[in-house]
Amino acid sequence: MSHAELITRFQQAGQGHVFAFWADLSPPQQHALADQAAEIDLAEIARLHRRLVAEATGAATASASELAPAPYIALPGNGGDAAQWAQARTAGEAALRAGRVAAFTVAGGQGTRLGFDGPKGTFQVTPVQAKPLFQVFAEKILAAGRRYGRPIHWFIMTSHANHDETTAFFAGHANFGLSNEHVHFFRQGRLPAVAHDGKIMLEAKDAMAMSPDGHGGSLRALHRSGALDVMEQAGVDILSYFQVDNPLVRCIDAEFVGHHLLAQSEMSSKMVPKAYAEEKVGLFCVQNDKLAVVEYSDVPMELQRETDASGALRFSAGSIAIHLIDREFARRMAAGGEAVELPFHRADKKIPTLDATGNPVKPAKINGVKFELFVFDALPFARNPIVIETARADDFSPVKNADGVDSPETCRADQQRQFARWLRAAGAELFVDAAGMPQHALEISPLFGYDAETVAESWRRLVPSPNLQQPLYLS
Ligand code: UD2
Repeated sequence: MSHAELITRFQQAGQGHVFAFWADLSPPQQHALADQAAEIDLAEIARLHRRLVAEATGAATASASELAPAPYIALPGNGGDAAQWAQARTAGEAALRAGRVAAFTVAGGQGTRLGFDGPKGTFQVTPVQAKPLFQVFAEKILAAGRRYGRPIHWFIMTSHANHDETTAFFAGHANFGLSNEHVHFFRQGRLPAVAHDGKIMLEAKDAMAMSPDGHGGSLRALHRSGALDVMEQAGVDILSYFQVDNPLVRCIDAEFVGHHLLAQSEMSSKMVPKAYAEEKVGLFCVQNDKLAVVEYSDVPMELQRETDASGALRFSAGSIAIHLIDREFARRMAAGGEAVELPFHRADKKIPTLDATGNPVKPAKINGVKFELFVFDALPFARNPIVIETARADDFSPVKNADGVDSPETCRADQQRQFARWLRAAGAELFVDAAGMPQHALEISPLFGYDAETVAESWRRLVPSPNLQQPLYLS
């Protein structure tokens, strides 16, 4: 399409202002803006603005009568069936030995809350070695591949904003030991932000204010990028999905895979019991007879505070954003169509933009809307989705804020408590305080061990035992 045709299309859609400064731009700048414009589905933007902004009726709080707590498979220690967990482990290990599972990290977010400038996966997170998040995952994946005798593929979703920096980071670190053949990057889609009147916002004279289309954009992007075909050729049919901000995650979890397979589920999730009623995590619910995650802000607070006869929260199943997704389910969701369409969500933001004369504006209050897809919205479309319980201390300690809850400090402490638990379970004479913290800084490389069992195996082989009365890194 020629530039003139593109400009006419935008004018006809009431978005001609995107080219307001066209005459001021150099030819390369004009090309850049035209390339961006060609990416945009103007009808989709108009539809999203109409549905989510113009005709929106306020907060989409679900009514108490349409929500019930979701059932989940409890841990053996919490009333679950130990035989079922053992069977799941056997099934999951067989799938891993057959090379059927790949790791999948969504790393396209902007990470603004942490205040870290760079792809979040490059953030240095471990307590002794200050390894970046990406290295922690890489070593867990490498170690699991060695354990099951099959190298594990790793798919990483980036955004336009961080793709080049992310791939350069991996190249600069030789993929942290993984072979090129097993590490795959692809970019997620993006959408322009709009003002409340539906006008696409400009970030500069030659650029719209574009933002990634949410982690739910991963299903489309897996398909569009050809990643699903790469998986198919490699014999992978299950994706182990996790977020870039959580170094505690079991990237590859045989028991989870086994439960997923035994239930013939197309998408499965992990839950942790909520720590307190107001905790800000999505909640697994049954809504209109389907399993769904409902964001905490959409569940009435009186429902979140409700307790059962034993005093436990009735709606306790918090989502920690860990899922298993069948390859062919992702393909079906990506194909879209009325029957399987993920809904967009609206996020009101302060978006740096330009005024009518082209001067930059740093807004003091909310001035626009971004649109995002959420991956958990695929659950209601999946065949037999299941939820399993996991121990928070073994799977979840995200780095989200610069300080306070879910910060680098809380995460480093949670990692050290986990390393200490593993070593003590292996028989090491390590002293910890009442909160489980070791006296000296402690870090265990996933290549030494990545769960109680693998750490115990390596620990038994260590002769002589290392001195535990000083900071320690086991690798
Ligand atoms: C998410 C969940 C929340 C809880 C929590 C656990 C939503 C809406 N909420 O909250 O219920 O499970 O995680 O930690 O999901 N990302 C992309 N592309 C995007 C946007 C995000 O790849 O366009 C990635 C991002 O890099 C990160 C993850 O998705 O790995 C989570 O993103 P977030 O920070 O927006 O999610 P959060 O913390 O609000």
